[in-house]
Amino acid sequence: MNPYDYPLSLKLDFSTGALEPGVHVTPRRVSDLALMFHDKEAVAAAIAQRDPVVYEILSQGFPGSRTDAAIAISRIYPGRVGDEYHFTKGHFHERDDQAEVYFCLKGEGYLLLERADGEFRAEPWQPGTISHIPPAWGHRVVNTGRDLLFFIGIYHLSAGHSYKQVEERGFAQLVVERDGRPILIPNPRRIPR
Ligand code: M6P
Ligand code: ZN
Repeated sequence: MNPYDYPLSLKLDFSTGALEPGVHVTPRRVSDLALMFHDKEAVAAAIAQRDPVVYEILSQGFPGSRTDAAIAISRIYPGRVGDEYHFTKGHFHERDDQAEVYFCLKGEGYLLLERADGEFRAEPWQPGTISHIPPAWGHRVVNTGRDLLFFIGIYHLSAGHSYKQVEERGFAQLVVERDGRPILIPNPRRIPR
């Protein structure tokens, strides 16, 4: 008997993003994102100080015998490294036939999406925004607000995570603070193909 072939309900706390029971929590600190933030001096300073948690992933896989649907809540704390707002690492799926749905539950920011051929989108996000991430689009969420941002991702475990392209090239645009406001600028470290 596979317990995930039977119904299972979880409880989400809408103010904190906590999800129970049985979720696996993965914290991601500035040091885990050292390749992603563009200002390497700011990265080194943050790590030397206290290496803060940028976001946490609260995941629950449902490895059924005939399917493998999964959900994860990602909680991104407000803040910046240098002028760049906190974000998730961002990834492509290993399988290029696997889509995902992201649902913003709290906070404000952007969902950045990019395809291997360079097509780029920045979807503005607020609570209630539901975004479909088609297969083969890399995806990253940026928290530009003063409060916690959290969202639910619904996907299949078999999709897999590939971070290589994001580590090597980043996304086409960065979300940075200028005069107290978020703006998008071209990624200065983007290596031309
Ligand atoms: C979502 C899902 C997860 C992912 C998480 C954090 O909840 O897409 O699969 O792990 O966001 O994103 P990343 O893996 O890019 O750090
Ligand atoms: Zn994904």
